[in-house]
Amino acid sequence: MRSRILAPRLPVFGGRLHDARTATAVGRWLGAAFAVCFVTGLVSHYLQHPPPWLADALPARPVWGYRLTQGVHVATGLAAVVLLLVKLWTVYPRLFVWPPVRSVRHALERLSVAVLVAAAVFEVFTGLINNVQWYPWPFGFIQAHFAVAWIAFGSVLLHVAVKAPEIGAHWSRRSAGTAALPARDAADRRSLLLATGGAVGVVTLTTVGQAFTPLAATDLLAPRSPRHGPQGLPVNRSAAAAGVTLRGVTGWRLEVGGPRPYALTLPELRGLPGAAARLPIDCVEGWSVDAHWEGVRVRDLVERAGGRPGRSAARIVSLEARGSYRVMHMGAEYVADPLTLLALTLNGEPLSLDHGHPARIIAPNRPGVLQTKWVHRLEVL
Ligand SMILES: Nc1nc2c(c(=O)[nH]1)N[C@H]1C(S)=C(S)[C@@H](COP(=O)(O)O)O[C@H]1N2
Ligand SMILES: [Mo]
Repeated sequence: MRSRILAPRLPVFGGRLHDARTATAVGRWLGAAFAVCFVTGLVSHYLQHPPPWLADALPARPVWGYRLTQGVHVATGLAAVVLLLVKLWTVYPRLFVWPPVRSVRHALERLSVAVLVAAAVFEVFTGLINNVQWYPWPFGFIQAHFAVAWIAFGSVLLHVAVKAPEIGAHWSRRSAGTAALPARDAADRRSLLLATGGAVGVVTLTTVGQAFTPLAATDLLAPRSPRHGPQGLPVNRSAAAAGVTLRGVTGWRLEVGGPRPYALTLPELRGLPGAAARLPIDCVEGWSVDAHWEGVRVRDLVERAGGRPGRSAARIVSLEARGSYRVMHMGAEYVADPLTLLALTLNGEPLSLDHGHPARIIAPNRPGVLQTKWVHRLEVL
């Protein structure tokens, strides 16, 4: 009687689509997507922002390493958009439990779910709109996305621990016992799960081509087409946006600092023993494209300045007046790798201004943001 008087008129939910079996079935996939997204996100993060003790040990191989971790991170994050929406729809009736708090334990459990939902929505949403380079917030995307990832990770663990008995009981159609659940799911649940799987498939198929070139033809929804851009490669930050002009690079010389500093003009650089590499640009916003580069090995430039490949790291400075990627640190493994180039040509033509003319860095297993364009100085450390 008491609850009849106090309780507002709450919606009543019945049916299989909001029950624990559906929540578990969708939750399994969401949990798997989150786990893969979290691990690949960590790898991507530390490749871009290594702590000082790790910077010189980061491996320059495999060549496609960053492409894989970043591509999988973005793909699982996009799949999680669908899975999270379905999961929230499945469980939202629980918002209306009455009374809202039964005990301290119940209050804590609801609080932890609130944190989990908030963190998951934050991660998926900020990641999604970072793909289109839209930052409608006052905080730094990278720092916030990284920090909240740990909150999401912790609250997923807590959630799985608290729900373990229910998850176990509903893990498969049969696990709840033959009486409670038939061996075959009823049509409504089957349809929901099939539609969810289908939606994940469509989202993946229409976006993954941005990083996985064999599927470039079906890449209809990703913000970047890997096929569009000058010299067969997209441009993330144009020369105009960076404030670099052709006039500004007349008389350009590469300055190399170190025990034996020197400077080289573009013709002098072209006259040095050259090297070529087929390497991708793997943008942290999610697209990756292979290209053919020619130029001078960074290790040769470093050696000439008195550095020791394998021991020396480098600081690379762009002509760009400001911007987060003007100065870049390159760890010793990258400096020593014979595929790490100061590139002068792209796909057989001199670099265009947008791709970093007169010279840019291209290195294996490295985030796009660290492939510094319009290089002006190289300091041996
Ligand atoms: N100096 C400088 N270099 C830069 C950038 C920048 O903003 N400034 N952007 C980076 C980013 S985010 C990417 S993905 C690659 C893209 O190279 P591309 O435009 O030649 O494809 O360049 C990198 N090099
Ligand atoms: Mo990028």
